[in-house]
Amino acid sequence: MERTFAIIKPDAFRAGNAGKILARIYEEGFTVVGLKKLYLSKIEAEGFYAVHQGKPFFDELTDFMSSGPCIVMVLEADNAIVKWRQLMGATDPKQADEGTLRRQFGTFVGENATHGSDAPETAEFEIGYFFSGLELL
Ligand code: ABT
Ligand code: MG
Repeated sequence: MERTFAIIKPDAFRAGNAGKILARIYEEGFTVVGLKKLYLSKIEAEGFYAVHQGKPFFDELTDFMSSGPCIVMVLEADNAIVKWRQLMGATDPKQADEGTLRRQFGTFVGENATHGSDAPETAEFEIGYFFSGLELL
């Protein structure tokens, strides 16, 4: 079993799609190990996306991520990191395959409904950024 970190981003939360996304997460066989609603500050969003610091879209991205509440989650499954990224689809909702979450719920490349860790090291950092061990029992 593997764990990954996921977010239902502010665009999807605002649009009332959090319930549908969560239903899909269960249907696809993930176990929800941790879940909470947060309203990130700009500084918290910058810390989360620190790997993108200096990129042209960094300011917009962190404004968006702090523009409203989101839901942060730890998901568990066999091969959870790849499995969750496949369910989300491509970063740009226009490029995402039919049946993926970003195709169905994403707005555009900068507001794409969901986040998922891209590697085991990222998952470890991202889970630790938002959850204590006690919250994941
Ligand atoms: P995240 O799950 O948000 O990390 O997306 P993903 O890993 O699929 O894609 P990356 B490359 O990590 O993008 C991070 C966020 O930055 C946005 N973005 C990215 C842009 O707005 N313009 C760009 O040119 C690129 C490359 C998309 C992602 N988030 N949102 N929202
Ligand atoms: Mg990423």
